[in-house]
Amino acid sequence: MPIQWFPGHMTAARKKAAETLARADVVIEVLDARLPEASCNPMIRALREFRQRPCLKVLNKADLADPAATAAWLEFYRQQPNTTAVAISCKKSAGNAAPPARIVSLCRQLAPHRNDPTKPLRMMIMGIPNVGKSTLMNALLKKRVAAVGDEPAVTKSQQTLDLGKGMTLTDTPGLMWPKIEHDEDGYMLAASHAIGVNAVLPEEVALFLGDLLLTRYAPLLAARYRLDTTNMDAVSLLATVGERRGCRVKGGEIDREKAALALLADYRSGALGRVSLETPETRAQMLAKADVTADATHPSTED
Ligand SMILES: Nc1nc2c(ncn2[C@@H]2O[C@H](COP(=O)(O)OP(=O)(O)OP(=O)(O)O)[C@@H](O)[C@H]2O)c(=O)[nH]1
Ligand SMILES: [Mg+2]
Repeated sequence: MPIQWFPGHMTAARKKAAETLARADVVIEVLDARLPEASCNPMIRALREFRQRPCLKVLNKADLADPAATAAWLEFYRQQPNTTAVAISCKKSAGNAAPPARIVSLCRQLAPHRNDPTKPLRMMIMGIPNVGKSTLMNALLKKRVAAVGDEPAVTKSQQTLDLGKGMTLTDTPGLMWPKIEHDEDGYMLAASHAIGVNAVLPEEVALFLGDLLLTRYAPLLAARYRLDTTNMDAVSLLATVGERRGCRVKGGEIDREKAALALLADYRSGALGRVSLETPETRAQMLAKADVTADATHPSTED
């Protein structure tokens, strides 16, 4: 079942974001380093392009992502116009991740016309829910000014604070968009906890994740759950995870929902290891497949 999630408060949050963007110089777009394009909100891109604001793509949670995939994504974004990209971790240092403090100097480079005491830089943090926007705000201000929490839609209203020398930083509520075009994106977002629990069936999401992990990260699964992944599919993986974790209903059957939640929790916390759900290459393959399907559904009428 395709996943869609656009709760009511986000319509008002979008309107407010458009107003603030009119007075901002640079957008700091926080993405989840494990799924950068799936976590890239097309509505934010449209708002930003309408105002022609430069963008710093911040691939946050790099401590949880596959470093090789993150390096490929940085290269991908740095080729986009009016854009630069950096990988960071607000939680712990992680190989190729930059410290959050580098963000301000990168924003300055994107808006050199605001390097003036009379025209100080105004930065606006945007992104989908639960990617670490408020955590980044706290890290940059070096104090706890915004509430954070491991669930989507913690921040409900904007907050603008002074960063010194007249520079300002605005934290905004996480924004989703009305229709997620590709089902895979919905699953990646749900697996990474960007989508409210009411819009998601954990078992379906865990089957998607299990399938992806078996294809790309089988050794991590083997090490975490002490299992042999040869000939294993996502259904049998979930059953084995349930067995290893003692997830059973009365009567001794495996509790599939609990097993699904256990796998999702291990991915989300990094207990499985550093996993990326997409790379520029897998993304291109997914889009090409979607194009072929669309062509088959709506064949061209031209000869
Ligand atoms: N592992 C890891 N976790 C992080 C990182 N940054 C933030 N988090 C965690 O991600 C969760 C969400 O962080 P928030 O800062 O509340 O996310 P947000 O984008 O402000 O979310 P909304 O306000 O709901 O839109 C929290 O549990 C943070 O501790 C990071 O770099 N690495
Ligand atoms: Mg927040």
